[in-house]
Amino acid sequence: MKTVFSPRHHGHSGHVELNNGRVVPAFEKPERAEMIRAAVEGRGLGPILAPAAHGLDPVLRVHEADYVSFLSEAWALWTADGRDFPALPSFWKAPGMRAIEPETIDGKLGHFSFDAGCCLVAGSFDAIAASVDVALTGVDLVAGGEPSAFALCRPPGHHAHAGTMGGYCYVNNAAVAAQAFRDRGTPRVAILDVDYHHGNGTQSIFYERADVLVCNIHGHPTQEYPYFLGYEDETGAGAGEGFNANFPLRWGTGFEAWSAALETACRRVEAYAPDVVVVSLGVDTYKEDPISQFRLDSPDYLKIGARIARLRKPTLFVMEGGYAVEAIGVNVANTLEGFAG
Ligand code: SP5
Ligand code: ZN
Repeated sequence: MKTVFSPRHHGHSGHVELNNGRVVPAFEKPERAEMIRAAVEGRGLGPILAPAAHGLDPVLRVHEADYVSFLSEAWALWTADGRDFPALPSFWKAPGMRAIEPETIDGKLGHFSFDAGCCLVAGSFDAIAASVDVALTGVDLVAGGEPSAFALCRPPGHHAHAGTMGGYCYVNNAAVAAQAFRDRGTPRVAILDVDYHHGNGTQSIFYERADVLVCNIHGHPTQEYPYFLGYEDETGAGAGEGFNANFPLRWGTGFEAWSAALETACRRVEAYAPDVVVVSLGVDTYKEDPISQFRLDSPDYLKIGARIARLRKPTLFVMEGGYAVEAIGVNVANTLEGFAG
């Protein structure tokens, strides 16, 4: 399997997040992507390619134009006020407040985010643009006839809504990839999100559409981030009714219960008969993950890859979360190796 990777992810570094009520170095750090790249290389899983530039048009098929403009100019506006440290939102609108984009950067940061998990530094936008180019180059490979490809995206994407960043995610790489497949004439796309956290952004983007099935296995929203989406009764709306499926699982879930949910999700995908599958691949389901509460072990990822392979569909893996840096490479490589068989 070919992997697509860009070193431009390094631009997004030295950033912080709000965790446990404190501003701390972000768990979503550059070492993550480097550990994965090294494992893909070390295990001989196939060539590693640089992404091709696709411009912002494919991003604008999924994201709102004012939001993309904000992402591109946020650092310049923040530093124009004399600040040379990372930009982190800390004000948000509650229901009942006005959704008008403020003129000042502090207001814009809140307007276009839903948590304090999305920091912006000097090189963030370049890394964000490279990350979505990685996903789109993966689409090129699979649409061009490769049976599968791995888009080693960083920063991740599945928490990002059409006009909102959150949870380390700015541009929803998997959603942009799914839309790119549609725009190249692929009739039916399924997104299978196995990251520990619910892919609220991906769900929201395709919620009223029947041409993209979204299946999510994740920590239960009564216990886990993102808390306000990801319940089982969210099944889609309008034309999309029946084309969203959530499999929330309680803290402490091990591989037996997790893989039963994967089996059910895979059967949903099979029943949909997609032309292509996009896997939002997070390995924060791992037992040692520092911010997560499932108990999967490294060998389990071989079985996950093997089950996804049994869907027998062209498959694009898009990297999402996973914060146990020492094990992230092994867990991702195991998934890809299990898929390859
Ligand atoms: C892409 C992705 O995996 N994003 C995850 C964002 C999670 N952000 C909030 C995590 C809250 C975890 N609180 C755990 C406290 C640990 N002591
Ligand atoms: Zn996650």
